Amino acid sequence: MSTVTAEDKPSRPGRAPYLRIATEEAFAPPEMIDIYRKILAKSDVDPGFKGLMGFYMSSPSARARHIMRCLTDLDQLRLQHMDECGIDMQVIALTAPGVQVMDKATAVSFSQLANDQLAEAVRKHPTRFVGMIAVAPQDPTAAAKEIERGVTRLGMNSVVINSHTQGEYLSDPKFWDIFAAAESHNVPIYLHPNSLPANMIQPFQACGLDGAIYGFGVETGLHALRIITAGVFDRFPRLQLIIGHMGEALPFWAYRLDYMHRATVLSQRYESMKPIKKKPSDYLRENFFITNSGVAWEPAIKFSQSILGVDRVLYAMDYPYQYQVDEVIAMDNMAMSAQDKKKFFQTNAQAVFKIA
Ligand code: 1DF
Ligand code: MN
Repeated sequence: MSTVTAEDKPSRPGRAPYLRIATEEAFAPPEMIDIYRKILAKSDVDPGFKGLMGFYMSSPSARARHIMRCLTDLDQLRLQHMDECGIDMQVIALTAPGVQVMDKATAVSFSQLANDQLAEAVRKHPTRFVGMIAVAPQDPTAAAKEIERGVTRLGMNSVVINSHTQGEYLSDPKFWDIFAAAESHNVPIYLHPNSLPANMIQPFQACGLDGAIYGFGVETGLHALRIITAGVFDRFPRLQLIIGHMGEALPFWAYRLDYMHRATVLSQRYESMKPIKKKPSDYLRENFFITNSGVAWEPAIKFSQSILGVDRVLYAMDYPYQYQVDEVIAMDNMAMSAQDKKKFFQTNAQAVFKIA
């Protein structure tokens, strides 16, 4: 009689006929944690920021301590965890909310420091790490300049913005220099979640649904829709956005969005909802990539592929917030053609992030 031992269980995913490139992975320089500590000590601290980073930075729970330890490492610990999960490469972004909770001057200067640190780690581990450019939307002109510096000097080919900036949305034309820079440098913007803004959080936080469980998706999906309905893609037709968490559920909404957008525009119900050139779902198909961060779920991935096309759906883990080896194995085992699975795990990411 044979007994099953721990050694018999697959402890890590084996080699696959594709590279596993995870595309929504996070880091935090220790210097940023110091700045966060000062912001959290203020009496008027934003409730969403306090509920999110205030929690992770002070909770004695195993989850919070694991996350804080992993976030600040861009070297051996991260590589060890990648090896244990079979992740060949991480596309890494400054963790939410990044610099977007800071005052304008601090945000601008810290985004540069964070980008320099990340670029240094990528230089050290060029086959394992890829970096996204963090920017401060508080100063759109400086953000556009930092995109240029990131692309031309740091060799980074994507931008991260953590949804709203102190309650303001990129649908406001005052931010559009950022879109102009991303479009002209041909780099996508990853619209990552942030904690809910102060004027939205109460009914979510009251029942614990404000965070990654639900509030993040509601608010980031709203942000993406505001960008679409404001006509951003009519003004910047080559601009590409990336959204995580299975497109923050927008593919599932596409039919209703198209129907109700048309009905609302035709009835001239809102001054703020003007006609745009295409249906909302057309922009989803032509101007968005989505990742499955946080959603290791075959039916949702396949549905999204059927709406956006197999070239626009990418793999992501969301390290260290969702560090699960079983999910990598589940994704490996999806019933999907070898060609489409390679697109999902590897070649779409190589194309979108210009990974050689
Ligand atoms: C959480 C989730 C935090 C995600 C994140 O950044 C984050 C979380 C502060 O679980 O609190 O990026 N996420 O993308 O799902
Ligand atoms: Mn994330």
